[in-house]
Amino acid sequence: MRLDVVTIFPEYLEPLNVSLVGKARARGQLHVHVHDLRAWTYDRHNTVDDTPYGGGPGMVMKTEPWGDALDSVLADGYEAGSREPALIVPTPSGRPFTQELAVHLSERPWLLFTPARYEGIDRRVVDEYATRMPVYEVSIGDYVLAGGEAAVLVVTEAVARLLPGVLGNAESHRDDSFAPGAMANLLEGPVHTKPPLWRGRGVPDVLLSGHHGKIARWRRDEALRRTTAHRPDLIERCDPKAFDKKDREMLSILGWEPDPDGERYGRFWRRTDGVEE
Ligand code: JEH
Repeated sequence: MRLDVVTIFPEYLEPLNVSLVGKARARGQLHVHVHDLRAWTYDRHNTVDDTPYGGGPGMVMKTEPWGDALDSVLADGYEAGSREPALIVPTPSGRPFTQELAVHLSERPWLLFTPARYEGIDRRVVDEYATRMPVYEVSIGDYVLAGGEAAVLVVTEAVARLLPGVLGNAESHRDDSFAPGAMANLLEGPVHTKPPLWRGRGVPDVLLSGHHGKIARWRRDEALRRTTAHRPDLIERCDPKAFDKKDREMLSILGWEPDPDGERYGRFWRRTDGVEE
């Protein structure tokens, strides 16, 4: 896979030299090219921004540097033999970046990222390249960043670990939470390793018991506990048929019951006023 990143802060992408992504590059599984947008400015001040039409706060990134940069990077990639680029545009108004999208992008041969600063890029740039290639405007979460570079690091790491041969067998992603089609889309419970006693804190006995059935059940209960506490939306989204008898027992202990039609789980169905229904 080939990755190109065009940015006014190439140093911000230094983490791509490290760890999983850095190793994938060293092994030749990933070819990363980071470009300084200011190389495609031709005025004394290397200007990349201007005031917004229609008024309002902040500055907007200009069309011409982006257009020249993207034309040049695309020409270079095609010359090097790459095919079918996809343009990834981080923006607070993008579609949510999910594991499903990471899987989809990991199947493409060439990703081109345009992390912006200021209030973003003049709309005409995205509209222009959308006539030539698939464009994915993505947001990595509901909070406001100062620019798109951190999102590029996030998307790149999520995609790179899915490439064939990038993860070792030990850290294989066959049962990733959030994987599309995963039967039980629950958060993971806690994990432990040696020593068995640390600062007076032991490891749950069941994990030392060697009883694989009981361990699996405990892990499932902890996953349900964690998911109801941190991501109730994941429980509400589940088909109740995905829960076995022991799951339903645990969910009941945690205050979750099927709705009156048995279609969905929720916390709000049970009366709390003591009146029997
Ligand atoms: C931020 C690319 C380029 C800041 C504010 C505004 C929000 C309220 N998950 C993510 N958060 N932020 C970004 C992102 C991703 N991916 C992101 C970026 C750029 C990505 C420039 N910025 C800074 C920036 C405008 N505000 C957006 N609104 C109501 C939710 C208020 C307006 C634009 C750009």
